[in-house]
Amino acid sequence: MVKPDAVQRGLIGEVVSRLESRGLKMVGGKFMQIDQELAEEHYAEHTDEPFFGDLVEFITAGPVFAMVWEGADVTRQVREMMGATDPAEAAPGTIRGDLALDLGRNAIHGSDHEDPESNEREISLFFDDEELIEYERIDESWLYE
Ligand code: DAT
Ligand code: MG
Repeated sequence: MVKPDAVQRGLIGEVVSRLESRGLKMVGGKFMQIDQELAEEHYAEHTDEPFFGDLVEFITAGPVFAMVWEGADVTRQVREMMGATDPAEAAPGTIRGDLALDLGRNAIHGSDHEDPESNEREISLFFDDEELIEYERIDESWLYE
């Protein structure tokens, strides 16, 4: 998900472009405003954290671009491309390492590959089944041996 800071900074295209160029396939995309209830559900695992209130306020502060991507080992690969949670620790070349500076304004959300259920759970929070499109990219035989 492109978070509100990155939407405001005109970085939707940059984020999409990085994932697209890697060879990952977008199968769902939605420009939307997250409300309080959805934000609290989305970040339910962080309910007890002291930063929970700020997190909910931030993710609801403006529109986001939610996406579903497919590809080999996609959840882990996207996490690697995102970089560390704190942009100050994120390696150059990663999305957070190149596009953000502050933990509370870290540009992008991604499901957690260490929590295999987070992927499906988050997809169903933001998308109905019919909003996910199955198709072939013409370059698939050149992306995968
Ligand atoms: P990630 O977004 O990399 O999956 P996370 O799930 O641990 O990271 O935390 C969700 C968001 O909460 C994260 O993008 C930024 C914020 N956050 C995490 N740890 C924080 C902390 N110690 N202080 C303030 N905000 C924090
Ligand atoms: Mg997380």
